[in-house]
Amino acid sequence: MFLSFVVFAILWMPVTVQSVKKRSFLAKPSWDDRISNIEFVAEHQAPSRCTCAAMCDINCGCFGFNSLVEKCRIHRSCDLVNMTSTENGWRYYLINPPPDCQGVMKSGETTSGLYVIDPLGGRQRLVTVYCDMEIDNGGWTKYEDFSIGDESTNYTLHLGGPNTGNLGDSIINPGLSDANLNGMSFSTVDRDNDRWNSGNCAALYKGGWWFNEFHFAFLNGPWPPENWTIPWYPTILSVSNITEVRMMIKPA
Ligand SMILES: [Ca+2]
Repeated sequence: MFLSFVVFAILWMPVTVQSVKKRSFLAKPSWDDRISNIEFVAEHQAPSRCTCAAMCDINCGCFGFNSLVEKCRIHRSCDLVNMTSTENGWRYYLINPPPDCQGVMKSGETTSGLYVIDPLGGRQRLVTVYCDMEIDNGGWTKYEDFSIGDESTNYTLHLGGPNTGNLGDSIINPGLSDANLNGMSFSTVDRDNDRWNSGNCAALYKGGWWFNEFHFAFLNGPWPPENWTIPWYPTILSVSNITEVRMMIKPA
């Protein structure tokens, strides 16, 4: 997985997850006057196609709008091949989600929230993710050239480039070489891949992470956080007022 950069963020303010935002839709004129053979889950009166689209929520995979009778049919899914039933006036629309949050932003969305994306394309696997459009509350640090090795490397962390933000760098140049996490393998409670010869940092600190012999950054501590040690030294010394941490990636 090679990506442009990663943002490590620690938030102090509670974040309210909002409802899923609107998605884009792909019209299928070749299906005109045909209806889905898969039964619809709801039918509403709708004065316009846009009203109908707004009714297509997270559980909606496609919808049909009939401009003649101003009706809207919501389907969980539609069989693309077998649109054999006919009924005048219907046009069907397939959800056409962007591949990532950057695509969501390019589609005109400007507020943070949950969005449906299609990372593999072709609607193979739709996922709902939180897209941050602001990064304004809390603290954050951005690293360039983020990548993670494959399983054979124990998911080695690679970060590069100058960091920006207001949290400072606690990963690449933490001021103690044994706490440099760049190039470290990922350790878990049952997989000791750290450089501490006498024990397993993931077991001691109660969370999977890219540990060296020591760490000055650790965003995956136990919750509630009484036993969470050194989340982001020296900027964040106390875990008691942390409400959330995030790692966010953005493609080139
Ligand atoms: Ca060890």
